[in-house]
Amino acid sequence: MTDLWWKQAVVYQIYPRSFADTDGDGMGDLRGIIGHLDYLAGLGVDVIWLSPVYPSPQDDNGYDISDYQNIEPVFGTLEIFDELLAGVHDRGMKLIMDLVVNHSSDEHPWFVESRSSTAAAKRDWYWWRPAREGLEPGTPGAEPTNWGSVFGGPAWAYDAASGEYYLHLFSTKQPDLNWENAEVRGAIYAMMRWWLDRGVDGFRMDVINMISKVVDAETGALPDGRLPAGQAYADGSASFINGPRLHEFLQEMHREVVAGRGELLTVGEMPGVTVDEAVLLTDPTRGEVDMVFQFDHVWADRGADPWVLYPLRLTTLKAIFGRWQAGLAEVGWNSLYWNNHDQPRVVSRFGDDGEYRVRSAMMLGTVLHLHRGTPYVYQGEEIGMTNAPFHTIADFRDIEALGQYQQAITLEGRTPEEVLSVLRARGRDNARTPMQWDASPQAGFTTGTPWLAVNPNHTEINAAAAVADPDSVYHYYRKLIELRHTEPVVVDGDFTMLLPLDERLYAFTRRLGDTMLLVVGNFTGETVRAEIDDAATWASAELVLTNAAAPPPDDLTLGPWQAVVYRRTV
Ligand code: TEU
Repeated sequence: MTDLWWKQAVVYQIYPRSFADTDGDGMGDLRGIIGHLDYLAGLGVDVIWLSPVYPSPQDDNGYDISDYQNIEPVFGTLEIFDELLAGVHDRGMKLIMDLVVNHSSDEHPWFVESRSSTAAAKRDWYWWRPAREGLEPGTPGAEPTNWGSVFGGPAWAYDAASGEYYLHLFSTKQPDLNWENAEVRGAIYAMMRWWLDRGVDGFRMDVINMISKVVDAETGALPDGRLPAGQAYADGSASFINGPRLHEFLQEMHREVVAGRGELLTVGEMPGVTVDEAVLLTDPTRGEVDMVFQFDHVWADRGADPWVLYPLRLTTLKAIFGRWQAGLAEVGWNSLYWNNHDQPRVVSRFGDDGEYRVRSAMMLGTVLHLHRGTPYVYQGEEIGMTNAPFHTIADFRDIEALGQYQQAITLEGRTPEEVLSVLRARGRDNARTPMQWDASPQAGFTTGTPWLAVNPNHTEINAAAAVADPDSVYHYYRKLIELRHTEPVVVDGDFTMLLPLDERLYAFTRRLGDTMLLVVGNFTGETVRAEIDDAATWASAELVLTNAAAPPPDDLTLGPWQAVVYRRTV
């Protein structure tokens, strides 16, 4: 059996703000999570990942942290956190924290001190730079580089009191920490050890491949980026994605924090990471991270123009997963996800959230979970939650949606309707509508007014109904998770993609020793026959799982959105 415990694990992500509210303020809280631990244990997941629960001004819903060693009062207290952790451990599960250390909040005492004067002891803990040479500080275009921030506007904020700018790759309230400074790194490692000493089981590391910036050793300058036509700001990512000291920093973190502590899990969120980088990052002998979140597959339906919806080509999606499966086959490990708090709901994005919602949600789950890697389930995915109906920009709460909308309309000449059509389909608030527990007016999420509107379809799509229905997405996910726990080929088997040029079917085999699995998913609403090479060898295979009436294994005619999994001995 497998050597590393997390290869057999399934992780469940909780976005605490939207999970369950017990005090009626419209925001989820830790007691709400405690109240649903039996539900999660029933699903069979091994690890819970908590999105940030630390004190925060909530500019980016907690990804702007003002105190790394405490709990946001809206969510609870450290005592309640300990109770939650004990409840998780009592049920045989583990809990990992979100680690957001590319940036802090501008209200963190570190930044408050850093901005207090150019001579402050912590001035160098953040990226302070003068205006572009020859330009008047604080005027448009005088920013130290031409980079745009992810949430719209420039990546630099002007601080009039000191006459300098600070770098913020995300919002102005999320100044980037300066990882070049060893004291910064030491403070972060000490904080991480404090959480591990408290009993947590690891970390999901936010945009951790952005911590090392390309900086001129002599002048300290950061380079300009490429300015795409029609866009207000440049893409600076070449200067901070997978930067020159990334591996060094992660190895140091591993040594100082993680090494020798037993069964932990570390996963680095890494937009723009390549397969080659991931091999190095997840090679256990190098001591960096256990796995990474890559973004290629969730960018598969993006194109050159950010405000155009490009349809998914299944061949593109398969080429991406195939590349990652092959690239990490010998060394390293994949993480597998469709959803998180930044992505639209997968059943709306790649499935059919109408007539075939249940079936397509099951098919998508099957295909993902039977890849080689550690699957992540995002709250509500296990009941097939869908995108939400957003009408106007006033319906959105996400700083990214609001900031990008503003920039596109005011600086880039876009029409509200073209921007809205993309935000409705892809906006992050789709994932953040409250968890749908039951059919009652606020879906059992809160007795108050939810911070973001509950999806009206909760009357039909909710956890109570799903748990009560043996044919629900919930019970199907439960079986998928159980299969990973009981069938070694799911964990350790090798992976071979079939039918790479087929735009309708996703097919692959897994093999470990003399056991083989065949997995086929129909990504369309039509009946499709799979022309598998040597189909006859599957004639007496055993059906492991399907979401519709099963065809004979050697004549695979799949119904709309059907998935089939067969097993045979070779
Ligand atoms: O997200 C990283 C990231 O790259 C996001 O910009 C994401 O790709 C984009 O928003 C998708 O539309 C992480 C967190 O997951 C996200 O919630 C935070 O806002 C961000 O970092 C800053 O901490």
